[in-house]
Amino acid sequence: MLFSPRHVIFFSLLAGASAREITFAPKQAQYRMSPPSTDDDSLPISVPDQFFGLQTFANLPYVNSLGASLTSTDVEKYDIAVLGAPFDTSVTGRPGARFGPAGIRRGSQRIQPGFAWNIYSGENTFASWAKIVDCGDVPMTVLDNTVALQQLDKAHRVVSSRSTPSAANGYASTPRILTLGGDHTTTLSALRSTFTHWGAVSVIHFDSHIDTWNPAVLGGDVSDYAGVNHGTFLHIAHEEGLILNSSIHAGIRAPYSKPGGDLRNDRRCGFEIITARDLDRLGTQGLIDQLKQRVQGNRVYISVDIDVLDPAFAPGLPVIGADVVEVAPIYDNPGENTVLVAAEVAHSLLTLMVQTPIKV
Ligand SMILES: [Mn+2]
Repeated sequence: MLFSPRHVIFFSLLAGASAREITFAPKQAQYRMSPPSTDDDSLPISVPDQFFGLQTFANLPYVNSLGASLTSTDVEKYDIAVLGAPFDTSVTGRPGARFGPAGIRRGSQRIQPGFAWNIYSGENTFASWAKIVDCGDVPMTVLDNTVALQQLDKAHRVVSSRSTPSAANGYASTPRILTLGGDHTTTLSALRSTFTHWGAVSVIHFDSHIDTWNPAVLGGDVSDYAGVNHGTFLHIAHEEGLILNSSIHAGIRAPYSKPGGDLRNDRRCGFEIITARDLDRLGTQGLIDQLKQRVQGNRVYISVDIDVLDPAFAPGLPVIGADVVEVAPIYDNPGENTVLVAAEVAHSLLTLMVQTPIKV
């Protein structure tokens, strides 16, 4: 136990002894060097760090891609863009994920691009061949979901239309996008975008829910508009031909609504299921093996609903897009564990993208 000088005096008085006078070292002796003067150029006041500066994901540079026209050639080139999708008006449960992008960025502030060498791989995702930037958030109206999703479709079109600096090295000239959600409906726009550039993809979907519900079963009984939501977007993606029949869920544990029907429809949409209990049985390596076997070397889109844990594995997959969604900071704890985990998941997804460049 530690006692402050005041405690020492107090205890001394209790013991009846006279208080011992405490002397402090002269102030100048507390410095080994004289403090820098405030007009000294060497005194840093502009270095980005986790506690100051405007917040981008992992303190990456911001590129204003959304603010320039589709055909503009003035935008700084990038290989991978982080893009926020602040939208939560198509959830069936609790809203709040419109604050997800800001929350994940806040949780990512401890990640420093220059201090991110991985203990396991000896590599640094941010010091690789890939130029990774943060393109900020997409303006998505909170008053009309149809318009909001059109805005997100357009934003994907714009951000993915820029050219990459690494095209000169034989890598893809189309940038890849990591989306920070936003409720899970936002993944639909990302899949539409990847389809236009890469064709249909295998989806690796980490979630506790299957999210392939037929709109007729979930929301569609209210209106067509209501049928587009965070539980139906994978069904819609299948109907639009965006995904391959070699997709897979991992971590499923939530109930479904119709015996037989929902799961039959899920298979029809191209998915195999690894349940949460299967994960315990399979272990990390078993999971990697099963995912790789399922996607058969196809191009992959990885979607992580935050109710599933860190997917920091399965290197070697050609990941052409990814997201972390359903992060609602309002329900986080005071230590902000959820946004910290979400930021690490996003970091892992960027690493997977960097580890496997897409060759043309
Ligand atoms: Mn989901």
